[in-house]
Amino acid sequence: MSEPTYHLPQQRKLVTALPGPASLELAERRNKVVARGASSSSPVYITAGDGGVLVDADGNSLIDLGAGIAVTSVGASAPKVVHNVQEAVTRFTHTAFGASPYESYVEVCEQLAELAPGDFDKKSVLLNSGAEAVENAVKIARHATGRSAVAVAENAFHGRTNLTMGLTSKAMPYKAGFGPFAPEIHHFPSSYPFQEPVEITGEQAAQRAIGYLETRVTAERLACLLVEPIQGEGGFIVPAPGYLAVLQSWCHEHGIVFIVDEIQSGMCRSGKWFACQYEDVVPDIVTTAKALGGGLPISAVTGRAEIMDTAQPGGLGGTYAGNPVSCAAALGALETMRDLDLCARALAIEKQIRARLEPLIGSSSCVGDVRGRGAMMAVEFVRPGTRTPDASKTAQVVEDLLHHGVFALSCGINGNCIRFLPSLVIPPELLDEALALVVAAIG
Ligand code: PLZ
Repeated sequence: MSEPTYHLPQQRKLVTALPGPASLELAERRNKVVARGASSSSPVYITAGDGGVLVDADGNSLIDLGAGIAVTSVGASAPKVVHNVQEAVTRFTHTAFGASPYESYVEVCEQLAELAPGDFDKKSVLLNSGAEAVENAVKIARHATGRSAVAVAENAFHGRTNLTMGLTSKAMPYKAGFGPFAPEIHHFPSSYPFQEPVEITGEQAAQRAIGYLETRVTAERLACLLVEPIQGEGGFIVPAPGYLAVLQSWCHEHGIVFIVDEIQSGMCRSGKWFACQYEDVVPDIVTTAKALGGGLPISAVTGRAEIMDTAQPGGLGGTYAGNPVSCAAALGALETMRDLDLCARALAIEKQIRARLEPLIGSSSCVGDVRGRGAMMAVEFVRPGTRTPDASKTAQVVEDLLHHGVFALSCGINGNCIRFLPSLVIPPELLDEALALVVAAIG
């Protein structure tokens, strides 16, 4: 196993208050021309990123616990990604795979067929974004089954396009004012162990979901059932053990395509290539994006060959889908994941985070829960002594961290979780420094 190399010093170093004068000046320019809806959670403008750090326009070096929302797992300028992109871009930037094909697209699909769970023939289609992958997974499931209804879990996040907004639960900011949404979407009650009023098993949670769908939709009308193996934006919710397996076998029994969205959890993030492998479930279709491209936009729908091939030639694609520069980046990212054994690194990060944060859980503490898998960990903040979500405490900790040079993201259906999803190549000492500041900020 090789060790990561870095071109930026892996350090937290503040030379101004945050945001500094250069960031403030950029904010002023932005406010005149960038739409208000396209807001940023941090006011700090970035000029470079590598390993576990982001450098801002004022020369501050921040510890990055967000990895561009789980994208830069290999780092924001991983040597193999940079090399492959530079090499690809000097040959050709684009042809449109649907017009003139090229090898790198085929190679990404070969690797996905090899990596995705399931001992059967797999095929893929490449796209640009996570939302586009989810849309295409649903398209394919509908085509393969001739059915139209889609079942999706409560608290899910699947994207911001019209179909995927409809699949997403949280109204603010994702859906409010943007409807109407696509028909035939059914949100079933999912598994959220920490917020379950009475403790139930994964099997019971799955039976509750199945009962809901049988009553309101019926299995025969469902084209697919779509789940995140760990709900991401919803709050890094790990479902109770057994939940996914029961849903999968119900789908198989009724000819419903079982789609697992691994856009955030996949590609070593959870400590395995795919988070669903913890539960031994095998998706009929799996969606990937984010870390797959090492920072460049690319996504994929990978599934059983016979399901994927039901769509007619020309039925899937898009002008930029599977762009050659993004494919080259993906090949560099996949190679890096293998060479640096990023699954093992993700598990080491989990250990480090648990060791620091689990001791904060307590009956009189604002830390209600510490959960997740691998380098996909979150803290859920509550009013001490209750399970009532505390979004303002969450926002305050994120803000405090930023002022100390640590960039962290919140999440959660109630906005009361902080997620820790650093690059998998963050040096352990740097992560430890950040975690000490997290503990201090929680106070
Ligand atoms: N499915 C499971 O996590 C994207 C959203 C950030 P796109 N999550 C980050 C934001 O503010 O929009 C996501 C995901 C899962 C699908 C998506 C959508 O992926 O690449 O953002 O379209």
